[in-house]
Amino acid sequence: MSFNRVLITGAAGGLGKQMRANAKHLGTTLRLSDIADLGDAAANEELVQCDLGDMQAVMELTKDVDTIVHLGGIALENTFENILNANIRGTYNLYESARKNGIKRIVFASSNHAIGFWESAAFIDSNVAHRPDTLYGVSKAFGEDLGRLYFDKYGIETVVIRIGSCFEEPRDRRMLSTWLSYADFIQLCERGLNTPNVGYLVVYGSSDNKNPYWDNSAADVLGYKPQDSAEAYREKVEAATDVQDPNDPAVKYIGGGFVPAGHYED
Ligand code: NAI
Ligand code: 15L
Repeated sequence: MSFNRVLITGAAGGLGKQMRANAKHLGTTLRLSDIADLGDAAANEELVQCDLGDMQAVMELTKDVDTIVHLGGIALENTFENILNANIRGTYNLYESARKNGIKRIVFASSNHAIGFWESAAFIDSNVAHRPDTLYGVSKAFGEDLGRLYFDKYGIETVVIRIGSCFEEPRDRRMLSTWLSYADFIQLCERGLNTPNVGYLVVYGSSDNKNPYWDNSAADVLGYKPQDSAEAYREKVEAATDVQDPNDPAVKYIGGGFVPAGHYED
């Protein structure tokens, strides 16, 4: 399916740039938005620079849009005020304006940090309770629950992608389990937009890694078939990094270094 107009928030970020370059076919027009500068518009692009925390701006941003990939916000731990504005108020503004503007589906980039305090050995699925490891993780748990509310109450569908680690290559030993390639990320977003009748669905965003931290069978509904695996990088990563202590909280828990990190504002 190709939509008339697809809104991508966070389009100036790492993953947004990947979508902008490799997912033009998703819609006749891509409306790309970020608080940061987006450069010049290509032929099928509309660029909107705005703060997701500004309700009036987000209401305008979502007019005449068919569907949304929501990547925008703070992507790491930060001050409570910054997280409150970009991730909590920002995600609320997006869902509420989607409701008012009649948008029926949102693909939401959540994070493993919403469940980061689960032990990696627990091999959780996507139905477990939230166990955030940071205020950033709390904001993603909030976004996931908001999607649940807006489906149950208003019928707006959401595909939550709880992304592991989406970078060009796995950067450390943990990412041998959590890595999501850019191509697999785009496949997940595309299937998240196009699969009919998803309702409210939570899947993990990871490639076909050998030792995953989670059971991603929920993604079967989307027909997701990851093409990449972190295994291809194992030798390189292991040669560049030390063997880990399995009792180190940064190893024991899914959220890695986010788990033992102290309060951001201390
Ligand atoms: P990023 O930090 O590169 O991109 C996020 C974008 O959101 C930035 O361009 C930033 O300017 C924009 N933004 C921040 N505050 C904003 C505001 N108030 N209003 C409008 N735009 C604002 O992050 P990345 O890696 O591209 O991640 C995209 C999404 O995926 C984020 O929501 C992140 O939490 C999530 N995610 C990413 C993972 C990864 O490994 N890359 C892992 C888990 C989740
Ligand atoms: C995330 O949520 C972050 O956005 C990303 O920068 C990585 O830290 C990733 O999680 C991860 O857990 O590796």
